Order: sequence, then C-alpha cells, then structure tokens
Amino acid sequence: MQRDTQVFDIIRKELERQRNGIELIASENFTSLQVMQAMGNVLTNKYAEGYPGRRYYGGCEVVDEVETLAIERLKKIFNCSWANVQPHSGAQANGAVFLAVMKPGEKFMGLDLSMGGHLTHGSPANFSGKTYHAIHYGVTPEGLIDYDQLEAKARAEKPKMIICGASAYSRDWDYARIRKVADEIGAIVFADIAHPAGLIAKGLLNDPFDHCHIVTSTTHKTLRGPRGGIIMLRHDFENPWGIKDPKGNLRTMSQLLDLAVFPGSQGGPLEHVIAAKAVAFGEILTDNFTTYARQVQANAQAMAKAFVAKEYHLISKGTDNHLMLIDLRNKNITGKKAQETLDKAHITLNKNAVPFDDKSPFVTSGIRVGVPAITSRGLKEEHMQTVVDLIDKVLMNIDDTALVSRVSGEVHELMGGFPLYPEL
Ligand code: DSN
Repeated sequence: MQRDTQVFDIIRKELERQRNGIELIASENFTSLQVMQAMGNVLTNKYAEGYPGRRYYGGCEVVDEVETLAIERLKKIFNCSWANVQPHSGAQANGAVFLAVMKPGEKFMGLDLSMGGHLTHGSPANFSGKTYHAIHYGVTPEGLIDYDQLEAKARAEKPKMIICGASAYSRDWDYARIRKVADEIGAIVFADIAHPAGLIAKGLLNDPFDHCHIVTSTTHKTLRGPRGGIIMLRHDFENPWGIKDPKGNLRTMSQLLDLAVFPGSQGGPLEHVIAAKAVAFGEILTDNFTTYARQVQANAQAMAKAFVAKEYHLISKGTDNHLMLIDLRNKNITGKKAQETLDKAHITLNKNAVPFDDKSPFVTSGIRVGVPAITSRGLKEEHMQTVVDLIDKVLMNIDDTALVSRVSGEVHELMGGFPLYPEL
C-alpha cells in the first residue's frame, strides 16, 4: 500500500507547531513517547464490548489483560476500590454518571459555565442542561466558589446531585463542606477532577475521594495520558437513593456506572487508548511524576507572581493548581484579541470568560493560562518570568505586527532549548 504522505505530512507539521510554540492551554499536555506508541498499534483492530472476563466477542483474552492492568493501576493511584477506564472522553464519563443516577427532568446543581464550570455541568447547550433540570452556583466577586450560595440553593432546591469541579477555576475545593450540605438534603456528590487530577493524584490538593460519592476525570490534562475519560469510586456502595438499572433491579453504584458506560452510552471500548492509559497510569505511579506534579504547582505559582507584578488582574488573586484566569479589562484588551495575537507569536492559550463578564463567550474579557504542558517540556520557575515577559510584550504592543513576529522568533529560540520528542 502506498504511504499516505498527505496525512503524515500534516502530522509532521503539527509536531513542528508543538515543538516551536509555548503551549499554555491549561487542558493540554505532552504525553510520553511510549504513551503515544501504545495508542498506535493492533489493539485498534479489536472489538471488546463488555468488560474484562465478560465480553460479547471472542478473542478478548489479550485486551482483557491490558484493560485489567489499566484498572488496577488507576485504582492504586487514587486508592480506589473500583474504576472504569472505558469512557472515550471526560464528557462521556460525565454523561455516564448522569445516565447512571439521574432520570430525565431531575434536578442537579453545578458551577455555572460562565463562572468557570464545564458544559457537562448543566449548560443549556449540552445534554446535561437539555435532559436534566440544571441549577447553578457561582463564585463570589473575589472569584472564590460561593459556598454560602451553594448551601442556600441546595437547601432551597434540593437537587438530587451536586457537581463540584471546573474548567477555569484556580483554587482548591472544599469537598467536605459540599458533602455536609449534600448529606443534609440526601444529594449525591459528584466530583469532576478533569483539570487538577494529576495534582490530586500526588496529594498536592484536597482529596475529593474522601467526600464525593463519584469521581470522574479526563486522562490527558494534568494526568498526562492519552485523550480519554475515567470514572472512579473509593468505595463501592449499595445506593441509598434506590436507583435501579434499566431492568428495574437495585444495583450497587459500580454496577450502575458500568452499565451506564456500556451498554448505556458507548459501544466498543478503544482498547488501544486504554493501553495508553495503562502506560500513563504506570508513569503516574513513579517518583518522576511526583516531581512533575510539584513542578507544575511551583511553575503556576511563579507565573502568577510574575503576572501580578505586571499588574495583571488574576481572578481569585492567584492559584493553588496548574492554571490561572486573567481578567484583561484593566489592559483594555479582549480575550479574543489576546488569543489571536499571541497565536501569531506562537504562544498558545485560550480566551476565557471571567466571572461577571460583560462580553460574549466568543469575545470574553479574559484568558486562561496553564502550565502542565510547558512543565512537561522542562521549563522551571525561573523560565516563568521569561514566558510572562513575552506574553506582556505582545499584549502591550498588540497592533505592532513586526514586534509580534520578532517575539515569535524569541519563542522558537526559547523552546529550542527544551526539545520535544527528539526521537521523532
Ligand atoms: N475543553 C476542556 C478545557 O479546555 O478545559 C474542558 O473540556
């Protein structure tokens, strides 16, 4: 067969783009080479609907091994008794949780998307907001989760489920406080730790598993694995809410969740991606990953300090995790303009609504900046100042195309010192 140079040339172009740029999208990272290798192989050929030891196809004895290994490693990382590694993405994992525990029209509460929440936490544009009755809590004017509002709304509205977790929130969560009010009203607590999972894995942030009934995550952000989702329970339990499976049988929470992933919402699992998840989980269990996670947190703090020194307005005044949200209104720049111009300098990040934003989600007043990817490249605290200087130079000269082009040269030079996939 003739090699498809058209596609492989495009892939090579993307490799060069990743090599040359400063990657600050908070939800992105660079996997190890072996994680990528585990994804590109014969496992993609195999159908394996079902779960290890109970599949609907023959010939699953090998993929059973890889999926079981992924599950066992993941359980070890988060000290869990049960995990499902099949969700194709974080949204699929969250969809399965809804399917497992909520009936259409039932009420749940999540962080408002415009305040840092996620589409699957009840946006009207998403299945979660279309199928279920979503109510929201927000943040205080200082940009911190408004726990008083969350408690008052929970008591008044009595949602069946409360979601904690965010896509653009730089502070840790008080899971214990959420569980307390949930217990008062008999609600399920579901933590979506897609963003900070890698820091939680190493004990650098509060442990949601102590207080939340169900936990989901993506695997490709701070966990530095392949794109995908996971669902976990620290302890399986007989569900006290009397939730039944589609046949009307009472089930444990793990059974409900397994059924919601397959056959509830997915077909054949992506065993090649599950193999890559297993590789990433093996890496997370090493001391090297502990060093990495600590460096992510240290880099985020160094970067936040450098931004504040240049009078950038950080929502919540700083960060506990891997990201920060910056309100650019005092600099008279929109998020859209900032993203587009920084892109030209090969500094990649995303425009982001800030709490109480007066601009549309397509324009926004802010940017979200994250350090997991540049930390994987090897940048340390001392480089954060350089990165902030480069961003500031672009933003303060936003219409000077010649200067922006010169900055892109500086960006290439800086990143040339941190080789990415030299084997490729
Ligand atoms: N798109 C992800 C993020 O950037 O945070 C969330 O799904």
